[in-house]
Amino acid sequence: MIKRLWAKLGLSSSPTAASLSTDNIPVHVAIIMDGNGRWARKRGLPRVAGHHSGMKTVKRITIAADRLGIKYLTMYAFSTENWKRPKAEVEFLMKLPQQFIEIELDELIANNVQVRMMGSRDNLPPHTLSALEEAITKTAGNTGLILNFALNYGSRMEMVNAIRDMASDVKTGVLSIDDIDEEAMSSRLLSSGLPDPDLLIRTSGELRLSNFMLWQLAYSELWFTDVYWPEFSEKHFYEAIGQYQRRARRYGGL
Ligand code: V07
Repeated sequence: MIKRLWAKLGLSSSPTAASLSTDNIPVHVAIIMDGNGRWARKRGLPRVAGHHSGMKTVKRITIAADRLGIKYLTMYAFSTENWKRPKAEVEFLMKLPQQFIEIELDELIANNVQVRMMGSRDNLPPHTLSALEEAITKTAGNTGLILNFALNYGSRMEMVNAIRDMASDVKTGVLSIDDIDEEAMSSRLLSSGLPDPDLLIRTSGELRLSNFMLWQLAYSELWFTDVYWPEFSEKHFYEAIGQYQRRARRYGGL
């Protein structure tokens, strides 16, 4: 009961991990890491400085999530729409997996984190692909939190491809039309093997899904904050989890 006292008193302004309940921890949290460019502009820095700073937030929040006992963390790093950005910015973004390995990976390995990737490998430059493969293979044996990067990911295309795959299986006779169901669809998505997210977090004030996990987020709790991703801290993360727990408890009471 003491654990919930801060909530009853409305003291949601500075939650800590200790103030969260140990039950009802979300299994899978997905995050749209928005506001890196805006954060940089506010400080008179180039947009890419925001992306670089955002990478450090990825590491910090991953470790915070692991400490809370979250099992899966999906981070939206690069959408299929992001190719439309200026060439120099795209080139910088494509170097971030490499930089991430150099700067952040050792600490994640020390924390038993396993890196995965969800997205299309087509069109990725070779140096980006090899960095991704390195992060994935170096952590493949880790048994802790699964850090799933959505990279070159778009949800509508993911669903179109799943439907094509089912149509092709029907044509070749390995799938009957009657067997097309939610499970047949889910198993053909790039997230197959992961549970659906329990909670979606989006930073930087936009109230949209932006083609992110449209199928998988059907029943998820959504939490938005105005905070820019480079400034998103453990404190904000605990606030989101606390809010999720209070909502989950209300449903339990009905
Ligand atoms: C990217 C930093 C975070 C803020 C949002 C956009 C910019 C980490 C990675 C990454 C991806 C795969 C991997 C290791 C690291 C990354 C891109 C952008 C393209 F195996 N951060 N981050 N990749 N940003």
